[in-house]
Amino acid sequence: MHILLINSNRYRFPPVIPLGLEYLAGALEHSDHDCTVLDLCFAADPQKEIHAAIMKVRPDVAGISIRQIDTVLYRNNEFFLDQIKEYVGCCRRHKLKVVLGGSGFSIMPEAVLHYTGADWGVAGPGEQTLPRLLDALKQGRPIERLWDGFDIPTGFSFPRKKSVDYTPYLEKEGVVGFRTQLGCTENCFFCVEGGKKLIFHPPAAVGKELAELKAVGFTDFHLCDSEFNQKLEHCIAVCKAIIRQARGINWSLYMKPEPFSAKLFSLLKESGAESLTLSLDTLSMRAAQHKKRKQAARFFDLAAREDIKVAVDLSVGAPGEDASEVKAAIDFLDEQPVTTVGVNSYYRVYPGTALFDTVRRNHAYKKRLINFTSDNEFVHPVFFNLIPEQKLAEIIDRRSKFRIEGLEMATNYQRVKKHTTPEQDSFQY
Ligand code: B12
Ligand code: SF4
Repeated sequence: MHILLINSNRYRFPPVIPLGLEYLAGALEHSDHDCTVLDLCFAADPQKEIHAAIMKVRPDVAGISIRQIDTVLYRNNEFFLDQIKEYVGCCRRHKLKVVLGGSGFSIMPEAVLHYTGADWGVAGPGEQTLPRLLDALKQGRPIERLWDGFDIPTGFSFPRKKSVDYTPYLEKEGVVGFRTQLGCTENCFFCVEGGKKLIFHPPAAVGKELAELKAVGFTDFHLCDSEFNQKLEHCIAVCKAIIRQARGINWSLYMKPEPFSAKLFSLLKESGAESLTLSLDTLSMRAAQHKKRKQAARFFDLAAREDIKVAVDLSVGAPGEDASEVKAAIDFLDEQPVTTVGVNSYYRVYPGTALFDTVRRNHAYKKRLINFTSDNEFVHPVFFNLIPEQKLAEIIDRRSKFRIEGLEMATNYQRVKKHTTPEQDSFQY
């Protein structure tokens, strides 16, 4: 079977290379099927390009990658599913069946299938499952509507197949992504990425992938794991593989508050890690305030010793919290060697999270929901907010390290590189 794989992500702040499709293209090369990748990121007329690609390639089926449902920002939120529904319609007009996948799709697969009217979906990684779905299609077997992609063993790895032109991405401050593992074993109360089993790529395969990209001139990378420090042994083995096989690259990564060690930070530095984003929320910092803060301070200290820049994504205003706790967390971070802190007080509410259950159980919290209607399936973003933006601005009190998320279109790796202060930016609190 020949599948037309479509990158539907046209959000460009900054543009993101469709890494998932490159891994899928790599996996399909090792199957009885093949693919053509159509990148709509910079397309002037996406529907015209879909039409042209179908006419040229004559695929048996179309696959659309949905990287995100929306931007998760309360301010200036962009919702992507209407656009994607049109792409599904475009394929349909050519009598093509459509399979969906991607990180955004996997958050609410049933609801997204329903919303877009596509035929089938793969929730989670598609490397093993998409070829199986295509096998079934080829053999004319009945096909389930929703497939579970997580049914893959640790250690699986297919070499990625470079399938799109990186040049326009890099020109607009995009960076090349890479993955070392899937899943996250934490269960943060608001997050859709938690509670998923860990599936590790072999560190040597990660090193090889980066070495090959380095050999053709790519030197700046961003990690595409949920958080890097899931298991110290894996992190250390990956850093060593990068040092051995791809020394000289620069990379940025996401980390969670634990586990970490002095050795990890030293190896991160040696492997070229320039900056990291630490995800923090005031609720989990409260759990054992003194211990958690001491631990976070040690984390910041070790990163500073290695001259790895730290950005913090700080989520504040969990159910039950008050403004004094937010102020305490911000005052604490103000004293730490942290380059920039993005503060977010609007939680996107997703079914299946603890936040969703808490809000549903408690009438007082329902009043704190924004954009909620009784028939809303949470596909259109609903936000939970306890701390009004004005209050947050008062707490921040123009301290230049802090930014209110959503007022500026930039990611942490861009912020850390430029290291701008709010006064230098065009926006004002
Ligand atoms: C790394 C990352 C970033 C990095 C990307 C760096 C880079 N150069 O690649 C940066 C920091 C730039 C970033 C930015 C943003 N991100 Co981001 N990001 C992630 C993260 C952690 C990993 C995404 C990734 O690349 N994974 C690795 C690849 C290999 O996996 P994949 O794309 O999922 O593909 C696999 C499967 O999904 C499947 N698959 C994919 N496509 C298809 C298609 C078919 C047909 C099939 C069958 C299967 C399939 O198979 C693939 C191979 O295994 C995810 C969370 C997560 N754990 O997924 C959030 C996530 C996708 N990001 C998110 C958001 C909101 C954003 C921003 C909008 C934030 C903002 N407001 O600015 C921007 C958008 C930027 C843009 N232009 O699109 C949200 C989306 C939430 C939502 N409601 O949809 C997520 C889910 C995080 C979260 N929990 O909120 N992000
Ligand atoms: S916020 Fe980070 S650590 Fe927490 S569940 Fe999500 S990905 Fe895991």
